[in-house]
Amino acid sequence: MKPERKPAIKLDRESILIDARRELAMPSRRLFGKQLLTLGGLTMLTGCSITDNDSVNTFLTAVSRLNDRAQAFIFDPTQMAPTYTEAQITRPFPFNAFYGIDDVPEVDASDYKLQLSGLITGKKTWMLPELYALPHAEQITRHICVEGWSAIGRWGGTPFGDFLRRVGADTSAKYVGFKCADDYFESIDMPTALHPQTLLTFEYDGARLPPKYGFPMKLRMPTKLGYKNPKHIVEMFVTNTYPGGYWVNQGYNWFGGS
Ligand SMILES: Nc1nc2c(c(=O)[nH]1)N[C@H]1C(S)=C(S)[C@@H](COP(=O)(O)O)O[C@H]1N2
Ligand SMILES: [Mo]
Repeated sequence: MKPERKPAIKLDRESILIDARRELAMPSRRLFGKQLLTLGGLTMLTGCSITDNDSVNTFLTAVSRLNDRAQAFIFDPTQMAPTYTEAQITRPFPFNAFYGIDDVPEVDASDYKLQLSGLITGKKTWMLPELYALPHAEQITRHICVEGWSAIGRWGGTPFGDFLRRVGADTSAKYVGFKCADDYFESIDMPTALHPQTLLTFEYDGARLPPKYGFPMKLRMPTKLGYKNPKHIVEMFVTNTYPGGYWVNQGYNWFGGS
């Protein structure tokens, strides 16, 4: 009797390796060195084996999470992102979203309430006037989008770490997650949430944040790529369960450092 032929699995190891290396940002190279150069090293680091197409996807996700851990390890909470002068502001500042500018959500200021949930003791909802009354900070920083553009903008708001402490967030938890009025969602690591340049912003260039830039509020993190900065935030939660994000769930790296 002839042995049944197994379906031939042909994996292009070179292109898998190219994809895996693309997942890894520079800091991880410093950490993992030569092991990143080979598939063998990477499968070892991730604890994955590559046998079929499904396992390739699992493997690439594991490489991306390895990258998250490397970036988190290297993230220096005292290192400041560059700031710029008024004259360097990009005018007009670009709009970007997963839809066109005509579909920007219209959030009604009068009945807006920010919801807080998860590992937060002060779960009151916040109305906009209360948020506007919080201590004020400004920044002129560069926003870098993975789509290949960057722009310098000026945002005003309140230091996010102080806000988290004020509402009784468990700052030893791993993640802060965000839900947005347009079905976008994101989550960030706690050290970045507490970084002094991370601002909960209500203003763009000295005026109320317009709808296109995220009214009523955008979380601005000059230490992270554009897609990590949620606009139109309606809910925040603190959790130890990995929440993912809109683009992250479609393959972008979660840590998303800039
Ligand atoms: N709610 C929401 N936030 C979002 C997005 C989005 O589509 N919806 N897009 C992200 C991406 S990819 C970028 S580059 C920036 C763009 O912000 P801007 O319109 O102020 O330039 O918003 C980020 N935050
Ligand atoms: Mo972006």
